[in-house]
Amino acid sequence: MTTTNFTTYVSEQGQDLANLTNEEIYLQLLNYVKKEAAGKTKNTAKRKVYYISAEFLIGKLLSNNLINLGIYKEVKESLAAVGKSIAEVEDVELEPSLGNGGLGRLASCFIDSISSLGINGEGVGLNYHCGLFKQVFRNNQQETEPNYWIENDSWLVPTDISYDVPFKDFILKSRLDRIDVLGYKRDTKNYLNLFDITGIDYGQIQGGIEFDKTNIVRNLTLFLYPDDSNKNGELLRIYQQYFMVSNAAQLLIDEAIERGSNLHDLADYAYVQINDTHPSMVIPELIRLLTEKHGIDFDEAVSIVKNMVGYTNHTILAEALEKWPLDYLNEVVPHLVTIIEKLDALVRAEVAEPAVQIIDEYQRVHMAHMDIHFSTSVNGVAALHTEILKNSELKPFYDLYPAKFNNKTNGITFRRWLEFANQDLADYIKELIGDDYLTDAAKLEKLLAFADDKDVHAKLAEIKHKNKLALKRYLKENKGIELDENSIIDTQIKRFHEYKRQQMNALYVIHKYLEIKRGNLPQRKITVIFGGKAAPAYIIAQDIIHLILSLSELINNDSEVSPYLNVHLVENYNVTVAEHLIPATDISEQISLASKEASGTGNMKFMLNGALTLGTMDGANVEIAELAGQENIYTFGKDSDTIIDLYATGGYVSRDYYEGDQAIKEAVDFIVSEELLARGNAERLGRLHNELIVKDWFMTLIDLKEYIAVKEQMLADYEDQDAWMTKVVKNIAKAGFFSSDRTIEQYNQDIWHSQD
Ligand code: 26Q
Repeated sequence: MTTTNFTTYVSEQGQDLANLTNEEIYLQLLNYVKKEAAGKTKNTAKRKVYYISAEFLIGKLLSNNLINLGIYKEVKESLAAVGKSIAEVEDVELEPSLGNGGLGRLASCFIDSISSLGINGEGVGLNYHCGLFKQVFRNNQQETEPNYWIENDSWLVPTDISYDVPFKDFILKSRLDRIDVLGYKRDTKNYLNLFDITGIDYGQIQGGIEFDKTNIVRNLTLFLYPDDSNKNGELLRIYQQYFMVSNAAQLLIDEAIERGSNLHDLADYAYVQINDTHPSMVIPELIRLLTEKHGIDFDEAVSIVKNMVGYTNHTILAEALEKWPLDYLNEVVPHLVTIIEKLDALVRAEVAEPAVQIIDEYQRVHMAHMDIHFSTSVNGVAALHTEILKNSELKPFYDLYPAKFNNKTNGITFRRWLEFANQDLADYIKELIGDDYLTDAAKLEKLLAFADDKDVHAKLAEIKHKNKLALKRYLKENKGIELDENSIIDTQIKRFHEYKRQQMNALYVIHKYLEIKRGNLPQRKITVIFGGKAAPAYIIAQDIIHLILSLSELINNDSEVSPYLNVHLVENYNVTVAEHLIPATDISEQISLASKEASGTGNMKFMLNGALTLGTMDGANVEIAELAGQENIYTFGKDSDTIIDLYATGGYVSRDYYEGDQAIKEAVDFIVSEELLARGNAERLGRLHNELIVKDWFMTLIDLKEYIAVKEQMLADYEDQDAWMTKVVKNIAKAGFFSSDRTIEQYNQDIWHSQD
């Protein structure tokens, strides 16, 4: 697959591997991989897919690229032969955190799969100079620092491609950097296109992650910033979005012309997948370019564009659906407003129903509505989520366009999340069933033959233990955490959000702490691990972080309790941290309020890595339960119909749960106990305590009792290791469905139709 091997390459550079530092080896590998990638040809199918996304949470790239080149083992061994460790070389790379969470990570798994399947498709996004903020804990609270990742030598490959992007008051010139996206053991490649401005000025950073959000020509790509709530932040977001899609549209049109399109047939040459509404302005921008620059008349431009766009919805939280005030758009891109108004008029001429209009009575532009009217496909990201879109959230649209709606259950790339992250498990699976599961994940089902095999159980337990030891080393060296490798590891890693209910897990921890204090000791020590960041403007999420950090300090330092229970919140959770935590975990916490988590993808990573799910019937958990079998996962809580109904009727009153159950009241009140107030901040803890009793919008207390009971059952079941491992094997065997290769094959078959 490769032209020269790495050791030869190093000696050709006049270097001796044995004498190089880890930093030098990293640079050699970087350049070697880039050289190999440069030798690959591009995929060529006539219709090219443009996966436009404001986020690509790519994670570190070195090892993933080595795996996809098929030389990871070889390189690892040649380093070991001269006393070097590949893990230490991997440490040198800075992680590009160009995404907030699930949506950005999904986009990264997707471009890996697109390349691995040889599809002609590329990612298009922005080259943020600072990724998602770096999280540091001080006084048991989250603080934020800039997160630089671009160094002199990086994976970015500069190009001389540049476009003019017109805004109301100025024109911004773009530049394009690319990252090669190598498919798994293929001779072809695609690109991740990351557009940037030329005038980025780091001097704009005013301390922490503060910067002057009005200085667009210096700042546009300075930060990926999390959800924001002030006007300047929102305007910057619009500048970023338009800059991204105008570049994408110009690139797409140029490339189509170069490949022979006369633009009337543009839809035969290109398809745009819109990752949530962040890139929605690509629709009016393509229409603008086709009409104003290329002389196609408006009606034809509309019909061309609506045949080459698909929209993926990732959320049903109303507050996350983008609705931009027309005034804001007029301040930034007045030339698009004209087109959006024409599209709105086209819709009004066809349908009277107010719920489906693009511009509402408050003069706000509903980006999702524009997408749905002017596209060929609307998809949700898990079966349950798509049903909720069809039957409630987007029902008026489903009634209009039933054929556009379809489901594409999310997936993950097994190359990163098994082959790389859990090398011992991957090797063992190969020993048992061969390695064809890496390109055909359904082959994992061959593992079912070993579900009751005690030798297999023992080996899986040994691998899990080894992974716990590796995690222990990682957490000690990098995060100042002492992990007990002999404890059962229970992990909840994801963005902090009330609907994801980290606070419910924290209430379990309190309950367990109080039980231990009363002398009810668990059979085995439990380590509860959290990881995640909270949007800086999201006060309650910060309060939940504060509660967990304060609990962690209390519990880990209490000599009566810490032999039985530990709690850790890992600082600065990111892809790299996930790669260490997931293979070492026994219990996967997927406890969102039913109907709120569109899919989840962490749930799939844990399943594949031999953890058992403790979850609600939400998002893709429903499909995990169906595939693995209800008896092989642990579910609890009210179902989505019940919850949707409770929202409709206002039927949930948290105080009734609080007052109606002594154990719930005791756990909730402990948030403002003397013990915690001695370590925490009274304002934060008081606010959270009050919130849970008087509002609790995401219904923490409704499922708490059942959650505690099912978790206890799970801990008891863990003691029968053979029965536990039978479930583990069945979960891994059924995880094949969650390969992003399967997801992408479905996108291509049902939506993109890109074929050689
Ligand atoms: C919107 C407006 C202004 C600023 C920021 C945003 C913004 C940014 C990021 C809105 C949403 C996001 C991210 C959403 C996200 O990650 N959603 C997750 O997508 C996953 C992949 O489909 C699903 O598995 C998760 O269930 C879903 O929560």
